[in-house]
Amino acid sequence: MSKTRILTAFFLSVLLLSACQTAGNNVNRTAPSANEIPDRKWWKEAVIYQIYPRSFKDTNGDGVGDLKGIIEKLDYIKSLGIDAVWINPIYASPNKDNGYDISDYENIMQEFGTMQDFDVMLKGFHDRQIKVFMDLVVNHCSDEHRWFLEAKKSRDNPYYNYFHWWAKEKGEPPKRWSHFDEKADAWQFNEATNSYYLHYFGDFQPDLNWENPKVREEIYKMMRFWLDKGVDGFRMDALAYISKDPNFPPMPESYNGRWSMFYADGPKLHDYIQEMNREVLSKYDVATVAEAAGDVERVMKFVDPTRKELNMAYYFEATDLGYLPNEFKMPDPNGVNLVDLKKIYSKWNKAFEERGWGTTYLANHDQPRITTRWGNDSPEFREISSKMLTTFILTMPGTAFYYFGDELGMTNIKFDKIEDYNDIEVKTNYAQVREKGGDLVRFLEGMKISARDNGRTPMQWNSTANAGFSNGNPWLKVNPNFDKINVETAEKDENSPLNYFRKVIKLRKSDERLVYGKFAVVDDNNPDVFAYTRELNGKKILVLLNFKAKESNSNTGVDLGKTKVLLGNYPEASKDGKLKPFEAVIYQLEE
Ligand code: TEU
Ligand code: CA
Repeated sequence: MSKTRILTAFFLSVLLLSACQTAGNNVNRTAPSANEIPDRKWWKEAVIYQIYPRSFKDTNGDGVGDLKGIIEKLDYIKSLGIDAVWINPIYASPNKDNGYDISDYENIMQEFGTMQDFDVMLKGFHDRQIKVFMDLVVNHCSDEHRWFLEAKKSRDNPYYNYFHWWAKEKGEPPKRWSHFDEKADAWQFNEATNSYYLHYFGDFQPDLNWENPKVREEIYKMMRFWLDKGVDGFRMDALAYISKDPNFPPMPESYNGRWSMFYADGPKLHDYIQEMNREVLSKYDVATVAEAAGDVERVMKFVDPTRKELNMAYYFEATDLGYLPNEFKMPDPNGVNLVDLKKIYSKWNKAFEERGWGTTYLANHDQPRITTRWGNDSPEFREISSKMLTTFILTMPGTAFYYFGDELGMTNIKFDKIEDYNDIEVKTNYAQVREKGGDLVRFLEGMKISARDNGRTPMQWNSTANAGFSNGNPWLKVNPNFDKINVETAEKDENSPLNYFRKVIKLRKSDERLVYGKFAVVDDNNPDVFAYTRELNGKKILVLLNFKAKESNSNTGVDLGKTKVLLGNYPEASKDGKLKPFEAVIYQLEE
């Protein structure tokens, strides 16, 4: 650890400590209570279910999920009780990063279907009162997009300035790093223009040049195209990266090598978002969620309503916890430190209580399965821990984002061989470890916990071949545990994770404290139990979650004997603070 890092860590902990002290350890303290619900919005109250279309349901036997598959499952999705869906990119794409490399923003990916299928799907959702969020990927496009096919022809091509270039005659380009590149180099040389183009992700994902007003106009036009069709919002991919200083100065030392944070702080980032708001978003009744890298102060800028930018922010500090520093997603052998996790959620939610609006999620298509990563996927604890995590996601502040398949307690597939993987991220990082002569066996072991493909295996519908996902050969292996873990089996069991998920959603929908209630962590230093209250109009809910595969004690100062149990994941909820392994209980406190 460098000196600056230690100092920053020290100041941060002092700040945190004082924050925790003012938050108090005892639930019985007289807290200033919120007496009214500020600024109600549908998207604050919504539970958003994320669908990875490639893995949801294949209807034509090509092994790839499709829009008709989503249409076929509309009633299942409705039955969950969710309010909105976020669908990963479905635009035309060569699929080198599964749709995050777009070759035509106004057409549907051939494998997924047609624009007509899209219209049917959208209507199907709307008929069921479900809103639809599209994925907006505008930091970069595909190298097969016609803009880039033109741009790479010559420097005087009208599309050349749609991208960022470094002319060869200026010498070697300034160091920039790439997420998905075997050499981690974000510059790729192009013969015809005798210049390098910039790609923060794969070399097939050239970064769009937002400095060029024509690029911004094209993007706004495309957004209007989808909004005019009736989509209800956008999840904005890698949005924090869109602004670059075209002089490409060296990264300031204060970043300590954290280049992703440097990328997320371009000089005109918020000018662009405000312009997007003025030109497009403000003209529609829509909701937006930004994938926003950075600390609280930075992320707040996206969602502070006075700035007129976006509605919700996705942040990374919590889901990044539990990995070793300076290595790609290698799990810390000591596991996740729960006290640190609580501090992170306290800090962020305190900030969002003052301004803006956050989200709570543990998984998405860039994350492994929650039960493996945050719970325990052994046969003994899989169901109970998955229900505990579901309780967490749906009782925390912020809009709840829930990833498809987690309602079944699906688990990581844990591939043994690099060849089993599809994902560009794990493949390029594997190549980097190999290049450096690193320990590839150790790398693959780590990836069993953290690699993105663990969360991308096909949905498990039933116990027939390929889990009922496809009649063909699935694009990614189906988890062999589908014979036990699947929708059909879960439907028949009233205590399944699936039916538990439905119950927690019902509770959240019926109790505004779970949406608008003030959040406070209690029993802060308990290393095993995450305990918190949600309070509205002086009335409190207490949530106790045992994050460990053992009996754990909680000490909240509340006489649990005098509470009413609203929901729990065991038949008999704890009444004395002694929690069974992965026990989750939601209590209504006595007034
Ligand atoms: O991810 C943005 C991003 O910053 C990634 O580095 C992310 O942190 C990483 O994938 C985590 O493992 C978005 C999408 O969510 C991701 O699926 C895409 O691959 C990426 O953008 C490029 O479009
Ligand atoms: Ca298909």
